[in-house]
Amino acid sequence: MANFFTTIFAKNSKLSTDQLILKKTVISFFFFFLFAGAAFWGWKWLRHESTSAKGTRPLLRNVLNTNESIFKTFLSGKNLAKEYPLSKAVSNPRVNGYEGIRSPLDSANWKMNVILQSGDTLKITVEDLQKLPKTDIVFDFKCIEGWSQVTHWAGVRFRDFVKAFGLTDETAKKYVGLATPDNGYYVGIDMPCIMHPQTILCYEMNGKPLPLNQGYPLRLIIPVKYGIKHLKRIGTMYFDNKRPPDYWYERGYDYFSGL
Ligand SMILES: Nc1nc2c(c(=O)[nH]1)N[C@H]1C(S)=C(S)[C@@H](COP(=O)(O)O)O[C@H]1N2
Ligand SMILES: [Mo]
Repeated sequence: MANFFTTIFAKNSKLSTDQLILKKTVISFFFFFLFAGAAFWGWKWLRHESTSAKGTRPLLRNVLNTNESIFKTFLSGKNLAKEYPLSKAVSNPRVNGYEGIRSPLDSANWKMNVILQSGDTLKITVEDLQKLPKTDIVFDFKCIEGWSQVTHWAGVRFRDFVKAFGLTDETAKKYVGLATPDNGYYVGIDMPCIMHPQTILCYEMNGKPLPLNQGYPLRLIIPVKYGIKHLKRIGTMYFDNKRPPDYWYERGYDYFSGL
């Protein structure tokens, strides 16, 4: 045993090849178990940490919130998502996510309900929105699942919409909440991002009314964020200083989901 320890702590130059191999093996195992132990302990600690924060562990949530504050400092109206020529847009964009759009749509009576600070509700049709300037955008639509596609959408800029409807009290709030008519899918968006010049209330894809499974009659297109925030089939819109509930946030994803 004494021999063993003198071998481990001896200078390499004093050791024979066999002793050197023994020393290196012992050191490797020592660090292997040290790191494996640390990883295991860390994993246990994370698992047992309380789950009070919505959807994920507080430590992980803190990491997401830190990312968010960094992202926010980069975002401005001048920071535009890259746009592409029309010819680059795919003709048959992938359909992804059916939450809140499985229920039948009463398309004849559909209106977007905009809940005002006064408590009143504005009821807005697609025709109302079509009277406002139309904006086309071709951009790389990115889903958190790892796919992306260059797609072509059109509608009214959110900022043009709020101006036309005089929603100044509303846009003084910090967040906009959007939900499908059946409340099956809902998102919260921070005011700077929804007021970004590339964010549109979208009623067309590839120059035609939206297909039913892609949000007909109206969806959000917000190129500064991941796909999860591009809510299809808008039913209600409201404004709040608190974060509105968010479907994927509640399931552990990043609230901000910025790009
Ligand atoms: N109502 C509703 N909107 C939704 C979803 C959903 O499940 N329900 N999924 C989101 C996700 S995760 C993505 S990637 C995009 C996909 O849009 P697409 O189906 O037009 O490709 O829609 C978003 N909007
Ligand atoms: Mo997605």
